[in-house]
Amino acid sequence: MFEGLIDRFQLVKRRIAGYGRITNQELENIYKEIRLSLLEADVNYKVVKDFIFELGEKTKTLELSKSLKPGDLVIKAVYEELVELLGKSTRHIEFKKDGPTVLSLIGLQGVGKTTTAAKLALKYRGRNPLLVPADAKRPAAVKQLVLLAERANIPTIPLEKDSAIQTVKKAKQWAQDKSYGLIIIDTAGRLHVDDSLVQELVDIHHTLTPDYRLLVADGMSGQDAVNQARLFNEKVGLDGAILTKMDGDARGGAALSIVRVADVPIYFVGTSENLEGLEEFHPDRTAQRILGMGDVLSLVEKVKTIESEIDQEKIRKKVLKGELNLEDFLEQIGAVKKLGPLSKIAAMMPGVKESDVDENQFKKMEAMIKSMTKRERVHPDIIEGSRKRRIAAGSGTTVADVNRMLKEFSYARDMLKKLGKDMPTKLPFKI
Ligand SMILES: Nc1nc2c(ncn2[C@@H]2O[C@H](COP(=O)(O)OP(=O)(O)OP(=O)(O)O)[C@@H](O)[C@H]2O)c(=O)[nH]1
Ligand SMILES: [Mg+2]
Repeated sequence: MFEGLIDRFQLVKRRIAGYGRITNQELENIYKEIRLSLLEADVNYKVVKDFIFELGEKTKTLELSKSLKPGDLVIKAVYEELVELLGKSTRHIEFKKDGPTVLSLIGLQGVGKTTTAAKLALKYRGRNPLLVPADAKRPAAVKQLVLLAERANIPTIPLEKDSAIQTVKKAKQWAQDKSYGLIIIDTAGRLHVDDSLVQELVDIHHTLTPDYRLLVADGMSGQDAVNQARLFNEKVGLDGAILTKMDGDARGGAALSIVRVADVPIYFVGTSENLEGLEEFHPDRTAQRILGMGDVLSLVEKVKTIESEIDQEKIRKKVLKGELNLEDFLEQIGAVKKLGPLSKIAAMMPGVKESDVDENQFKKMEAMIKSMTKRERVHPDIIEGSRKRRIAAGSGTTVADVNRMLKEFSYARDMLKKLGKDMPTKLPFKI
């Protein structure tokens, strides 16, 4: 996600950092590069134009002082403008206290509505959700939702009289009898936003008024997603958007344009086919990521979810003291693996791309550590020649592999110690 943009912004940043002072001409050049980077990421041209204009206005008002590097100020201004463009602040679904909160998922064919419905139900499992298949056109559509729901152990309402409206009506009755805190309506997709689709949605919403009408749009489709959002907003009304398939090679154009052009905030992004692959959308973290500072905060939050499994405080202290050993490392690898593919997790770190990370490398590492004795893991310094040969033989690797792993481990330990001191940073700029 955003990889092209991240690369381009890295270059811009490096250039800016080189300036002791910035002349107007240089500033113009910077704007030109930012403009090109955004256009290449498929951001709407008008949005780009406004962005550069606002940036220009903002930098004009910047007060320079002896302690401030002009480059830092410009980057900070870019960061702030990006956050603004992405919708300023994180949106949360506000749940009603008296009765169920109703979400209606709207969107064209194949964008990911059904998958997202199940993902949302799983995410808010604690609210006692009910899934409502409102797609009577394709029998397979209901089956798909039921299958996904079964996997997540979430109740679905059966299709009523082969009619979306009747089913939604039934859901409304169910909601009165049973204590559902959340109702998610999975509507039918079409190839285009046509009159019959609009009418069906209007009727459904008339039957059971949604608290949130959420557009589901394919993040990979760039400006198409943005145009759909605008159309749906005009015809049906939208309260927010969910961009799916952001794990693919989405350049980011949809995320960076949709808020401005279609006037809808982004609530979530879909980041995998799996039901766990739904994340809240954070404009600030996304901007940090685009600017190449890594999604450190998201990572921290993800790690929090496994807090109970590993003694974080113990690890943190060890990290800070540079005392992390291979035993801890093994524990961490095990716990982190539960979060998803390691390449994905590592790609959230500053400067690391998903394609940089070799999953096999981690597996090899794990095999080597498992071939060590506990004492060796705790005191890697004692691992000399014969021990290395034994570990290599035990893990199906070579002594060179063991050497490399030990070197990388001590490097990682030192880096973590350094990083640990700097974290948590709210805004990673010095101003
Ligand atoms: N990689 C990835 N795939 C996704 C994501 N969300 C959905 N998909 C896939 O996209 C395809 C279409 O998803 P559906 O949920 O069936 O889409 P839909 O909007 O309900 O489709 P219709 O009901 O036919 O209109 C499926 O193969 C999903 O697995 C995502 O965030 N990432
Ligand atoms: Mg569907």
